[in-house]
Amino acid sequence: IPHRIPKQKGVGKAPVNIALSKYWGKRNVDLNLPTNSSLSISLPGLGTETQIEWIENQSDQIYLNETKMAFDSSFAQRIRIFLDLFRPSPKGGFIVNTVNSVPTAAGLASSASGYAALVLALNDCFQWGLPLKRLSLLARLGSGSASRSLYEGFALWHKGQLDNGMDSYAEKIDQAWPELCIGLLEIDISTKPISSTKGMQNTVNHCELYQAWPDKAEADLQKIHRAIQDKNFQQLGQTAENNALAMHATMIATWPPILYWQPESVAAMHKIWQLRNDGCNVYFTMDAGPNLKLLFLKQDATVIQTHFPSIKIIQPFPQ
Ligand code: 2P0
Repeated sequence: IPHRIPKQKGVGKAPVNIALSKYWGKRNVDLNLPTNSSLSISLPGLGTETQIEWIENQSDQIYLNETKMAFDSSFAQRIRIFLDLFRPSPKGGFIVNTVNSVPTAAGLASSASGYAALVLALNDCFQWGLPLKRLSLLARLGSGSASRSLYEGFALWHKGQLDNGMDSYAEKIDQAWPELCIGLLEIDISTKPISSTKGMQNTVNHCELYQAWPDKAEADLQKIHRAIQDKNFQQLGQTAENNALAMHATMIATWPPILYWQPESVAAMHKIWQLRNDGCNVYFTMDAGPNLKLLFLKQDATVIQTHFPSIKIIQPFPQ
């Protein structure tokens, strides 16, 4: 990182992303180095906007959605530890104003857009002028999935080989797919029982099935990457759904068990499988929460909306 005097204010804005091939498990907890690479799609219009300012002789102040967060709250603590990497002097603090257009900690990774927006704001504040790959690497240190939120469209986070993590960052996959739709099916937006950070660490340490996960995740990623290049929707949907269920299988097989699903999540899965049996090309993926994200093409949007009246449909690519 180049040494620069901070300017008055820095701003950054980043989208949330949904992994089609998931990140679950770290080989290095301090550096957020993953056991496997992952591939995501960003959702434009949903995400985080952050302003940051450095002020001498003052401690950090962190605002989330215009509410000041308590100094010892886990939210503020985590951000302060991250900001320790960038302090220009021991005296002084950052004023951070962060606004989410997604519910915090509800399975629509707000930590991903949050740390990506924070790094973009720091890049602006300190006038580093760093390329997105470098910023992706820095965002990864805040939250693994944040490495993928620097980009619109598809992104691939390379797990990397190095112990210092310098090759573990995301890159854009330069391929548009205007017909592709994501449907957000909200089951429950209350805070999840166990954070992803803890959940994945418990899985790595207390699940015998986990040893099969890294190879499967890499193979799924390759299949999904190819499906994107070939615009093969069935291959994309099938692989993404199977990848999500395999990830959840490792969680469920952990002791003590980790189950993010609610009865309504399972009911929605059955409904999707029924629709598929009836000839509708729809698949789902799920993250560390009870909500489902449906994958389908624009031509099926009306049918999906009819069967799931509350669904929010996003078109990730320009029309
Ligand atoms: C993903 N998730 O690939 C996976 C799928 C949740 C399930 O990345 O500890 O918040 O901050 O690196 O990035 C959520 O994990 O975890 C996540 P940390 P993060 O989207």
